[in-house]
Amino acid sequence: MNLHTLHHALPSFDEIPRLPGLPKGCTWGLWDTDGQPDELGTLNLLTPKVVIEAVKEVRLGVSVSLNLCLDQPSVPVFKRKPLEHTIIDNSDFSPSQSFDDTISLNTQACSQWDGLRHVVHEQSGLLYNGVPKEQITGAHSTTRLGIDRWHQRGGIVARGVLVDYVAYAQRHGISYLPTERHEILIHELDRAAQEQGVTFRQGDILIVRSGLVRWQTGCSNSEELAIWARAKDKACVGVAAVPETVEWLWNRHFSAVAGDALAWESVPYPADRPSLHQHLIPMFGMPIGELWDLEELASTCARLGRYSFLVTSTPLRVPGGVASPPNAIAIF
Ligand code: UVW
Repeated sequence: MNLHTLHHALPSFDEIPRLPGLPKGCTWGLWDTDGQPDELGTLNLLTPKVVIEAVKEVRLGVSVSLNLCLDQPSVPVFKRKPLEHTIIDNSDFSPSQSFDDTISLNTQACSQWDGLRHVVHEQSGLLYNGVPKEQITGAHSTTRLGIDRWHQRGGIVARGVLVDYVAYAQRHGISYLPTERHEILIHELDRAAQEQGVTFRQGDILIVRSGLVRWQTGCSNSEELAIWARAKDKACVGVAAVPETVEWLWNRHFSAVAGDALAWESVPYPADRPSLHQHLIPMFGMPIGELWDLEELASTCARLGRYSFLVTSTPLRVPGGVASPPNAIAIF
C-alpha cells in the first residue's frame, strides 16, 4: 500500500502531462507503481492519513443509510432488469426447517457505483489507464479494473460532503423539475457549500442532492414514473457537463462523486462535447455514484447543521464487476 500522503504530489489539471492522442486531463500512469498499472484511479487519494482525518467526523454515533431498497426505483431506466428475489424453502433438501434466498439484479438499476469498467473512452476505444475494451467481455476478457479491486483494497472509507442543491435552489428561488435537463453549475456547488459552512478537502467524496430520488419516491409505481423511466429522450437534473466542471473536480482532488441523480451529470448528455462520464471514469478513474438515497442524509445534515461526515462503502466483491450497489452509510 502506498503510505505517502500525496498531498503535495498531485498535479493541478493544467499540470497533468499530456499523453499523445488523448484529451487534456488524462491521468493514466499517475498512480502506476513499480511497473504495475493502476486499477483504482482517484480512490488512490484515500490514503491512511486521509482516512484518519475522515474518521474524526464521527462524534455523535449517528449513522444513515445512503442506499435505496434494491427493488427501487420501481421502474428502472433503460430497460434495466429489476431485482428478482426468490425465497427458497429448504425443507425438501434439509432435515431442519430453514430458508435461503437468491437475488438477481442489474447493478445499474438501483443505487450504484459506476466502476472503471463501465465506460469506454470513445475517441481511443480504451478504458481507464489504457485497458482495451476487448478485455471487458468476450474471448479475451480479463478482470482488470473490476469493482472487486475496490473491495479488495479495504472498501471505501472517506469523508463525505453533501451539497444539498435542493435546499440551495429553494433558498435562491431557482425552480426546476428533477425530470428536466437542469444543469447544476460549479459556482452553485461552491456557493452552496459555502452557505452550508463546509469546505472541500483532498480525498472527499462529493455528494450532490438534486431531488430525483425524492421525486421518484413521491410517484412510486405511478404512471408518471413509468413514462419517464421508459422514455428514450428522458431528461434529468445533474451537474453540468462542461470542461469547467472536469477541471474543477480534478483541482479539488475528490476521490469520488455521488448523488441521487440518474447519471450525476445532467441528462441527456451534450451532443457537442464529451459527457462527464467520458472524462471522469476513463480519464480520471473517478467512481460515479448514482441514484443514492440522500433524503435522510439531507435531513440529518440540516438538523445537525453539519454537511460533512464519514462515508463507508463496501462494493460487492464480484471479480471483474462493472458496477455495484454502494452499500454505503454516512456516520456522524
Ligand atoms: C445513465 O444512466 C445516463 O448513466 P449510467 O449508464 O451511468 O447509469
